[in-house]
Amino acid sequence: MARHLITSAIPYINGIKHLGNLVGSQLPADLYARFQRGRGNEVLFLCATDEHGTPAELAAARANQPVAEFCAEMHAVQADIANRFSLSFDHFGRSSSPQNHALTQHFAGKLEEAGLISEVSDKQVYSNADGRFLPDRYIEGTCPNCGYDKARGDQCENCTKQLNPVDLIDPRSAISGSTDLEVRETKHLHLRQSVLRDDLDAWIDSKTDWPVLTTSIAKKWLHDGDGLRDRGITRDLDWGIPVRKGDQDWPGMEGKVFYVWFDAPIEYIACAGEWADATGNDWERWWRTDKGADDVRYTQFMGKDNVPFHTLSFPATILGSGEPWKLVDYIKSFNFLNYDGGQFSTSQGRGVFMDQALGLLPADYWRWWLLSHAPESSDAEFTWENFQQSVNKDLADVLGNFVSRITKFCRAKFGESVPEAGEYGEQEQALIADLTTRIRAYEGYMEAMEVRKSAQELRAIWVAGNEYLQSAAPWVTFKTDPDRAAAQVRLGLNLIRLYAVLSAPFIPTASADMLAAMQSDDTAWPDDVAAALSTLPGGHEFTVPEVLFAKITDEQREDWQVRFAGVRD
Ligand code: B3M
Ligand code: ZN
Repeated sequence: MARHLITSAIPYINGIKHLGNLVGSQLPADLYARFQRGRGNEVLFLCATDEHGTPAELAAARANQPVAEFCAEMHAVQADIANRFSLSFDHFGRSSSPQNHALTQHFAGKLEEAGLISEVSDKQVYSNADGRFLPDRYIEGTCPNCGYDKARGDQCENCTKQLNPVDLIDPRSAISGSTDLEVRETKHLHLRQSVLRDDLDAWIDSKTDWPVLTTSIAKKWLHDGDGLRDRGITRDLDWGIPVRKGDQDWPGMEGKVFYVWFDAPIEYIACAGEWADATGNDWERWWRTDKGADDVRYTQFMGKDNVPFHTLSFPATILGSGEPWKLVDYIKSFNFLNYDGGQFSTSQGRGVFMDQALGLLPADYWRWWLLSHAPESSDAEFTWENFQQSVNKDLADVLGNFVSRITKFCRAKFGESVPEAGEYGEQEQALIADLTTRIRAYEGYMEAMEVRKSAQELRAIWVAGNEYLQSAAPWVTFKTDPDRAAAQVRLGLNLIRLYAVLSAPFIPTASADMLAAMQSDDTAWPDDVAAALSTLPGGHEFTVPEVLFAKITDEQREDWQVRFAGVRD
């Protein structure tokens, strides 16, 4: 049995995520985790909320709440939505956990012992009106690159250029709007990533099987970007993990906290600790190569904007510590999903957000569309027409219709138990051979995390069943050869169970409904397709399920199109 550690990029606490965020990390990670569990492997699947930094402080201020209270509430909201989207995390942690505080301070101490931390006097913008420094998003102004007048201190949302607050033209405080600002000196810790550059370069070079999207971004930052400049890992903020080396004070760093991108990836490890503390499990066998984690395969999922932090910064923390922590084995990254001719935008409320989506339709509808259109080789686009078409054709016409036809026909002619008579013949053997080829291909794509190809293959597997049913036509054979029809129907009912097992990573709720209708809890992976199609024996009782997938009407589509054309209020 293989062991899989799987993490999704941890979403910021500052609001509910949109469908573009979901398809870039949590959802494909869930697909892979469910697949690996389905194949009988041991899986630890972790995610958390990313609770520090200026996004959290600013969102709490907007909500008029103390930041700790805001984070606790938003964590519960995000956990509930994740649960309703059937995201099967073994633990959904919090980067503000005591475990992450301790571990982040531990790593800083180890990096300092290794000579990888320098204390640097930085220039930072100070607001006299607010009586504080204005790091990252606390400052706004005009982008020196494109002239956009609402650029943030850390990045211009318009042209995506990474910025430094002191670069902004006509800067103002995002808290008070005050322009009474000055540049002051303040001391910060820098991680000397440049020292580790050759090690990181060699490590990335060894990852010949990684997606080009992942390695090309890493290489760009290593060679012509500024990603491997030494980088500040502390901030003048109140909310965050206090700067300490292990459990010792750090003289001169009083009142400062670690930068959110320093502690957020460490939460992947701390989250395993939270899980272990909550369940009595051992987390070190997942994370420490000296404690059994050397046979763990660790896969990370994320959008392309997060790749530099996972290919360079976090590995620099791990390698630099000199301790036997597990390094990631595979990074699956995604391009962006656009929304109906533009971008999804959290700050502008454009697009469909996870809570809104669940208010329209159950999770499986969204999961299927998002995964079958995952932005893998390029950016992808959500349109309501495409969503309607894909749901109606793939889920309602192909899968749903198959299930409904075979169960209803059986009930009408043989009653609500699997018919016993007849044998599988040539036509059934041909189907089994075809399905065997297809299922092996599906497994290959799923192992390789080729999300779109997996969806296409799964759909082809559903289509094969429909085509079989169409040409076997038990409603015709029944008139002349009822035993033959009985065997055909038996095969069809067994196919429903097989489809439930194969489809569970994509559409877990519908799969569970199909299994329940077949009154089976046999979820064994079909290594032998012929055997899998004889699982439900003659005489086994079943029920006709409710409609699995309802079609989206044109009226619904038009209504949603209008409702979501503007911004979220
Ligand atoms: N919270 C950015 C994001 O949600 C960031 C990811 C952290 S992964 C350690 O896209
Ligand atoms: Zn710009």
